[in-house]
Amino acid sequence: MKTVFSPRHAGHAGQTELVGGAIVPGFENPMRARHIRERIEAVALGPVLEPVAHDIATAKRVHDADYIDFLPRAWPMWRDAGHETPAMPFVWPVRGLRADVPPKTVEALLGYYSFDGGATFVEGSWEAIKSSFDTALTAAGLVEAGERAAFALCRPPGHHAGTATMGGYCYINNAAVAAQWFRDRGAGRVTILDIDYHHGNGTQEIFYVRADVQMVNLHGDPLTEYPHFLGHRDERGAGPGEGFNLNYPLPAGTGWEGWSAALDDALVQVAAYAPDILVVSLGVDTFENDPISAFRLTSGDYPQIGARIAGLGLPTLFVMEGGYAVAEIGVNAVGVLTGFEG
Ligand code: Q9C
Ligand code: ZN
Repeated sequence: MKTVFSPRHAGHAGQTELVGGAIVPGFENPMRARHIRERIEAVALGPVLEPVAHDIATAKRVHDADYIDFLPRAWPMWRDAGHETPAMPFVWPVRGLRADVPPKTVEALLGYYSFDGGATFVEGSWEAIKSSFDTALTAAGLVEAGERAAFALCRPPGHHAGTATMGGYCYINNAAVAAQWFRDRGAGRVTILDIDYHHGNGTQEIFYVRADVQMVNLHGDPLTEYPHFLGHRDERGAGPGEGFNLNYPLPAGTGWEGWSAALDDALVQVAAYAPDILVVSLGVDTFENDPISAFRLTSGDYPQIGARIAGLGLPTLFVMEGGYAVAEIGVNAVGVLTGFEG
């Protein structure tokens, strides 16, 4: 399997995040991609290609234009306002406040375009965000050109990014952009299967009223797990999209037995939809030792996940999302890919 990967992800480094009131080093850091890249080489998965630059207008097919235009401006505005820390949102237009009047300062704009404080900016962030977008589209192009599957080693991840909101380490929704790109290139139906530990709230929001993109999510139950405010079982799509959004919330502590049973059910639903293309939002924060998640999958489980997904027999684009057990992230993520190849 071919991988697309950009060294430009590495400038998105040194971010901080808020955990229980304390500022700590970001869990989403460059070591993640480095370990996956090394594992690809160690198992000789296949060639690793650099992405080709794509027009950012493609991102505006699934995101609001003003949101995408803000992303490259966030860091320069923050720096010019005199800050010396990473740019982090801290005030949001939630229930009872107005979200219809865009504010003018960078501090307010960061909140206007986010749902949490988990998407921060440093000097190299925009270049990394753009390279991650380019990576997804370049890998999509490989599948379009006839590859059975391709791996977009994206960093930063994307599935929490909604129409006009960043959050949860995500800025541009790489999987959603790729799915839309396949549709625009003539695919009739596309499925996004999201197996990251966290619900893909951004992807769900983007496609919620659409029948042409099926969204299937396996994740920690939002009653106790991040992102908390989307991902319940009763969210099944709306209008023409009704029935095309499927959520499998699972309790913290779920291991292979419970998780794989949900996957098998999800795969039956995907097969019934009969998409032309499958996009997998590949998070491996379902791993037992993940520092911010609570499922109990083991490294031996990941190749089986890949094998079961391969059983669909669909052209498949894997898009990297989360996974924070840095020492094992390569074994686990690449395990899915080698399992897929059989
Ligand atoms: N104790 C992705 O996996 N912090 N994003 C949650 C829970 C945010 C995860 C804190 C986690 C975001 C792409
Ligand atoms: Zn995650």
